[in-house]
Amino acid sequence: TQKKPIIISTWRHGLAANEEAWKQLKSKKPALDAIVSGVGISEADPNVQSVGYGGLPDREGKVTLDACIMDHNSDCGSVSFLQGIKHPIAVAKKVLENTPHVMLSGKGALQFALSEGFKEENLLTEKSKERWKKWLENSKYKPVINIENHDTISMLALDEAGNLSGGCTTSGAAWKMHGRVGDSPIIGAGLFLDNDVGAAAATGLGEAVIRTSGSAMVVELMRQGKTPFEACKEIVERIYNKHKNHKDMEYLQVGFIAINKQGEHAGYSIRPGFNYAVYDTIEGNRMESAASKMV
Ligand code: SD4
Repeated sequence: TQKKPIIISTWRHGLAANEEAWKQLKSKKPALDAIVSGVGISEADPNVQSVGYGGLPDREGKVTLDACIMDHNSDCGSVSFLQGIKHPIAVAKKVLENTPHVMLSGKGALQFALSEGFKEENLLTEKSKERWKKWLENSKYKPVINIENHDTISMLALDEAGNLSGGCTTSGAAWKMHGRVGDSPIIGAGLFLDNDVGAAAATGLGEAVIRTSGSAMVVELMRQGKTPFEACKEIVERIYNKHKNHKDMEYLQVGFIAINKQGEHAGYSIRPGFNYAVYDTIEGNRMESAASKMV
């Protein structure tokens, strides 16, 4: 059985993203190009209201984006609080390639994107604007669990050479404060990989993932011999226990996906409803449901 290549992505919109990334990997494109094109499908889709173009705005009605990317050499690039650029993941890759840094934020990230030839555009669609206006009527901040089943997209790939890479891109929590940055652009929180071990990525309430260095911890447990399933489960349980008496508990959802060097993969979340897309040579592209701590 041939386990490589294999691509896994969070949520149902991961299917279309996998499809594109798979094509790229199969035509011998570099893994990071596959990641950028793959998650770029979700970024450009106005019906995915949690990523890129058409993403739900912050409480001021501004769409602000977070993304990061990481390769098998542990090189990484990230942008946070970026506005007006449809493909933050592509900007994150340019940060990796063309700067001495790992993270660029806000105005500086935009300035860099423009210098790299990206075009500034309005990312707030009428549909998202309507939902924001509805929200303004009460202006209550309450994260929504499993937002319409399409959420942050995180993608992990094991290529034919056996190298790991990953990317993560999001418009973050809807109705967040202006300037809020989540876990998704933070290496170690929203995404982490070690090419000797495995890769992990998160979706859900970013604050909880940052508090616990989520993805880095999942990878560390795999280093200690845990399977992807055991590693995701243990960190989800840790997050759950840490938040038992926390004000966020009422609506807390966090999910992880993970893959190891053998191509074994898993997903695990606090609440039911989380799923992820898997593409491999044996079974093709399909959804897998994740187990959960709560029932
Ligand atoms: C964030 N983790 O900004 C992102 C949002 C998300 O599933 O993943 N939702 O907190």
